[in-house]
Amino acid sequence: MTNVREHVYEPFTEQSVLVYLEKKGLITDKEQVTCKEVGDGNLNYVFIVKDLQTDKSLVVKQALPYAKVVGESWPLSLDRARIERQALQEAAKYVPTLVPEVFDYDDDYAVTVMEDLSDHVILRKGLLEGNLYPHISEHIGTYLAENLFNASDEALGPIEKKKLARQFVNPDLCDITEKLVFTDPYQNAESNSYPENLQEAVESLWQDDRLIFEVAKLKKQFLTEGETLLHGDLHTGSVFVTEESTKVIDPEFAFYGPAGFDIGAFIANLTLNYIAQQERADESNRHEISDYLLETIEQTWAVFEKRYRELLLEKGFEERQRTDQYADYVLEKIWQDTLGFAGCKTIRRIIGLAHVEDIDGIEDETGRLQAQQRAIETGRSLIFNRSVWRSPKSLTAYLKGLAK
Ligand code: SR1
Ligand code: MG
Repeated sequence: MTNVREHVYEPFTEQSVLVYLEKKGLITDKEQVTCKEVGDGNLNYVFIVKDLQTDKSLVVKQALPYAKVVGESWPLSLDRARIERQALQEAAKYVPTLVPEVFDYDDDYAVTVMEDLSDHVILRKGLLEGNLYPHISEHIGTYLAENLFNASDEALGPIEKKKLARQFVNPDLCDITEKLVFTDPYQNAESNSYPENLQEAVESLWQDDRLIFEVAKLKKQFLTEGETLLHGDLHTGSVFVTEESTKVIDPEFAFYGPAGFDIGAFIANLTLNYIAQQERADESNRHEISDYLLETIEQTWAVFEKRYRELLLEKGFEERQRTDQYADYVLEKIWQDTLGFAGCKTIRRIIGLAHVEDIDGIEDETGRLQAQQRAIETGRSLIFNRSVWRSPKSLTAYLKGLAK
C-alpha cells in the first residue's frame, strides 16, 4: 500500500472540470450549470462555472505544466497554483475585501476554486476605455502597505518570517521574471519581441554600459533581497475593478523579494498607460485621464507610505525600531527600489516577451513608435534617477513633460 498519488494531474476541459466539481460537492448537478474557459493570460486555464438555477457562479483556475504563451517548450512547476492560493489566503488575513475569496483548492490538480469577479473589469481594459476608478489609489496603496509590511521581518520577527518565506520559494516563476524583466531586454535574446523600426532605440539601450550596470544591480536585488512576500506580477492586468471595488488577482509569481518590486510594477503600468494615452486616437478625455493617472501614481505611493509607517510604528516587532527615523530609512529604500524596478518593468513591456495592450493597441504606427521610444526613455530615466527623484512628484513632473 502506498500514500503516493501517482499522476493525478490532468488539464481540465470544459466538461471534465464539471465532473471534478461534482465529485468535490462544489456543484450538485453538472447538467444544471454552464462552463466556459475564459483564460486570456499567459499561463493558466480559467473556467467560469455558472449554476443556471441559482445564477451563482465560481471560477476554477488551473495551472498548466508549461507557459501557455510560449508552449510546452517552457515547462513550469504546478506548485505555483499552491503558491498563488496561499498568497491569496495570506492577503485575505489583512485585506479580505481586496482579494478574491478562495472557496476550495486541490494541489494535486493545481486548482483553486474562487469567487467569480465577472462583474468587475480588468483595470488595464477599463483605463484603455477611458474609465476612471476613484478608489484605486486608496485600495492599491492599502493592499501594498498591508501585505508588504505584514510579511516582513519588521512585522513577524526573524523566525516567523523565515517560516513563512520558505513556503514561497518559487524558482520557475522567478526565473521568468529574471529572464524577461532583467536579462533578455538588455541583449540580443531570442525571446525579445519588438518592431523593426525600434531597432535603433533598442541597440542604443544595449550599448548603454551605464544602464546595463544599473539593471545588473537591480537584478541582484531581485535575486537576493528577501524583504517581504510580494505579489510578484502586480501590473494593471492583475487588478479587477468596478467603480467601488478593487480585487488584486493572480499572485502566482509570489515570493520573498524586495518590497519596491510590487509598487514599481504598478507604477510602471500606470506610466505605460499614461504614455499610450498621449497617442490614442480618441482625444476626448485625454487630459482628464492623464491627470487622473498622475494623481493615481502620487496617491498610491502616499497611501502606501502613510499606512506602512503607521503599521511599523504601531506593530513593529522590535520596540526600538518603532521610530519615524527607522520608518524614513525603510521607506526611502522602498521608494528608490520602486523607481528602479518601475524602470525595468517599463522597458521589458516594449522590448521583451509579453507586451501590453496599452502600447501595442495604438493603431497609428507613428504614434505607436513614439510611445515605444518614450517608454524606453522613461524606463531609463526611472532607473538612472532612482536616487535623485525623492518623491512621486518628480516622476509625474517628468511624465507631464511628455504630454500632448
Ligand atoms: C511567460 S509569462 C510572461 C509574462 O506574463 C506574466 O503576466 C508575467 O508578467 C510574465 O513575465
Ligand atoms: Mg498573471
